[in-house]
Amino acid sequence: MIIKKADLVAVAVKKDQYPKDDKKEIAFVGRSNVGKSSLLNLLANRKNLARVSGSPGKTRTINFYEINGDFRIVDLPGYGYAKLSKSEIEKWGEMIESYLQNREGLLKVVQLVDIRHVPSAQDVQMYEWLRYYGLDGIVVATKSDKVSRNQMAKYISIIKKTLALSPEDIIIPVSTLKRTGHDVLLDEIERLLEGGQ
Ligand SMILES: Nc1nc2c(ncn2[C@@H]2O[C@H](COP(=O)(O)OP(=O)(O)OP(=O)(O)O)[C@@H](O)[C@H]2O)c(=O)[nH]1
Ligand SMILES: [Mg+2]
Repeated sequence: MIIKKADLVAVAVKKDQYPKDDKKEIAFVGRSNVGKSSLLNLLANRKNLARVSGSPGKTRTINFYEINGDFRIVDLPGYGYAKLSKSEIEKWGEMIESYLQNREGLLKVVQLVDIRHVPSAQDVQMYEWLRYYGLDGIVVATKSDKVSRNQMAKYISIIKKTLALSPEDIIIPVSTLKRTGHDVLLDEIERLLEGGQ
């Protein structure tokens, strides 16, 4: 698949702000600063479609991007952002849960983890949660340019083990810097949209 058109069609903090049609959706989740917005820009081949920042906590809303007029990629606000107050963390939790729990068109949630780090307790919890709801199955290991080719397999296996991935789950190393791996993810998304599991 080639993304020819990508538009921000909704920015939401609550349900009545979500798009109302029944287009299918693929969401991106992961800790703040992991590279969700950068990945979206790479997939869409657009520099500034989603805002990217060196400081965590850039995306604070649920952002819906319509792709090729056909489906949506949903950029969720990142978790694990240390500077948030307790009430902001609670708000985040409610916002994410209300989206993930009852979104009819949601096909899959791609979980992003930084290739260099052992997934955090929150990453593990999130993946368990996705598994429970049947939304698991695709993990993207971001910033793959930060590890050498030789070390790649080692880092990938740590992620697999920590998130307790099953053999059918796929893990895709991606670098937005080197522009690699996104084509594999796009193929997966295409497969899902065509009705694959
Ligand atoms: N080296 C390298 N840096 C990356 C890569 N992807 C993202 N970054 C950098 O990581 C930082 C965070 O990227 P974002 O895309 O804003 O992360 P995010 O997950 O959307 O963060 P929040 O919106 O806070 O949840 C930015 O400085 C990016 O330039 C990558 O593949 N390689
Ligand atoms: Mg972001």
